Amino acid sequence: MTVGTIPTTTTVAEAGTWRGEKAVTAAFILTGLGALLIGALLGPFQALNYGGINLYDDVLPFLRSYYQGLTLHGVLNVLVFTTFFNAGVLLYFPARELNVRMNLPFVWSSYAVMLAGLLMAGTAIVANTSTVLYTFYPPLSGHWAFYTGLALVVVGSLMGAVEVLRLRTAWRRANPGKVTPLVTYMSSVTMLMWMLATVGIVVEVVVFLIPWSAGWISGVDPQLARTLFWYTGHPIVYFWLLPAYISWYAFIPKQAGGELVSDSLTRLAFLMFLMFSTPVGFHHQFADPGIPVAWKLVHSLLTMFVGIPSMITAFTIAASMEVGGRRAGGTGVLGWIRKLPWRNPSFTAQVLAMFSFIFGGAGGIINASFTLDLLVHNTTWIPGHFHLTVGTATTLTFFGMTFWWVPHLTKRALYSSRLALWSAWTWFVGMMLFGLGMHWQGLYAVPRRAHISNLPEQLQGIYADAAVPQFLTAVSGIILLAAVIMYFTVLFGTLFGKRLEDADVPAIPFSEAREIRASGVVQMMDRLGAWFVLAAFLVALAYLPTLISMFTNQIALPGLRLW
Ligand code: HAS
Ligand code: CU
Repeated sequence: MTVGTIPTTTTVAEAGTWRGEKAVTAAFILTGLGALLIGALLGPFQALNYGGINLYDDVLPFLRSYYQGLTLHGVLNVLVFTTFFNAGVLLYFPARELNVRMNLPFVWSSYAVMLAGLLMAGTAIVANTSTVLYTFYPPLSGHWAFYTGLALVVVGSLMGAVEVLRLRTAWRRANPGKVTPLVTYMSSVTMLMWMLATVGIVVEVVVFLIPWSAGWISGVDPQLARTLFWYTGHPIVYFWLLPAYISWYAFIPKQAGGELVSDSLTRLAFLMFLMFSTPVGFHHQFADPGIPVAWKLVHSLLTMFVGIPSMITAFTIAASMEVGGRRAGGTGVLGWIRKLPWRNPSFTAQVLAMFSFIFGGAGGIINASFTLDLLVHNTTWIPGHFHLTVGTATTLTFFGMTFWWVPHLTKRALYSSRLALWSAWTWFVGMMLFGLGMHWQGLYAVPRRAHISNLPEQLQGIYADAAVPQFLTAVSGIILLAAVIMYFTVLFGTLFGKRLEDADVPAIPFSEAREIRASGVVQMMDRLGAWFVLAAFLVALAYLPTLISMFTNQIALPGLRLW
């Protein structure tokens, strides 16, 4: 039964009424993409390093070390780009779906807080006071401005969470008894998950790292700090992924000419992310001392649970696209795939992103498997994994979204559909090759975060076994450089390009959904407050025994500056 979801927008509404919302959303996503541009341009140097080629001293003399470059690369790409872009996704689409206006002064203040944070943290890294990588593990120590800046980015994003929940509440007041529309449901759940998830990093930074770097306390316990970091550090990966999932669920079925095959399964998947994203952080700490093995096993098991909503997603999205392919005349088991709109760069970028996630996800399950992780932990396998997940599943989806969304927000025509398509394919091929090279090198125990292109004489040749994957990794860096140039040519070409008439501005491609409207189960899933409490309870159960013991047995260490 098709009963339709959301689409309340019309082209007429595009004419100007949402101007304020569009401006703040454009500010969020373009700031994010600006950070990505700098971060991504450093990427090829990292890839070439793993191909045995050291260009740091010659091409990047303003950087003091490989590690300063890697810190910039990691912080700008995964902490700044994602958080800014997400703020745009998670605020704009619910507001438009519900037809509820944003509290613009509040949203602009959240942008200002995040921007101030970005400038503080960015300056600290560029000044080489905070070469601590994006995980900033103590006892490596950075400048207080670095930690304070990152804290501000988080605070600004939590202000966005408050606004999303306010939009939902305002709509519910006006529509008593109705179930939250789907896009708002997904955004609200993502923000609730983020509110629960940020507790760890807020405590780490505010209680320990800022006072420590400012000299008010003399030491920090590295084990406790790492545990608080990963309390947030795992769910943060779903904070990067879920806005991409929103596009896959809400827009891709429409872009494929199909419809979302299940509204309630979509809600279930998001609810599972709320429940299981956080109590799993020990899977980053299987090799850490100080955490009882039994608790590591519990987190390993819960990680398998959090894989399930992604499997649900794989089947739901594939089926939703199949509806489109068959409507377009595709037949047979796979024939419908050929009928999908492969010439639409927005669609193709996102399906390539999904494809990469099959491999990224499979690697994740290996990492989560406790004993298997010991084989790959701290090797290049791990950056291989996360360039397929956040570097492709998320980033390439965001690229795909911008191909219609930037024209929608700025009333400018997409610069070149062909170049956009090329940029998507090139990014995909580059990242798949990078992923292959890095996973493969990891199996030869090549360490991650190592300046291996600059080894001292007595260590030369110790990674000779990995020559083939090293070569692949180096090649991927060049391909990715080409992709970055193409993508940003399209972006800037669009921003400064041809103006669109109101009637030609692309509308938001909200999909139709099949659903059993407001069944008891869907009503129950809509009680987000209760689910949040349950999720918090599960987190307390999974974390408190270990955290209490760590808090009461702290061994505080002074800071170190290595680079
Ligand atoms: Fe991960 C390490 C486990 C997902 C990011 N991960 C990392 C790090 C990052 C990261 C950044 O258990 C490194 C942190 C550091 O610096 O140390 N990860 C998992 C698991 C999943 C997972 C179980 N990771 C992600 C996502 C990320 C991300 C998503 C970013 C966005 N990860 C780990 C573990 C570690 C780790 C350990 C620590 C390792 C160590 O030793 O340090 C799961 O969520 C994955 C589930 C995914 C799937 C795939 C579903 C496929 C879909 C696509 C379908 C395709 C379609 C296309 C429909 C089961 C949805 C069809 C096309 C047609 C044309 C028909
Ligand atoms: Cu994780």
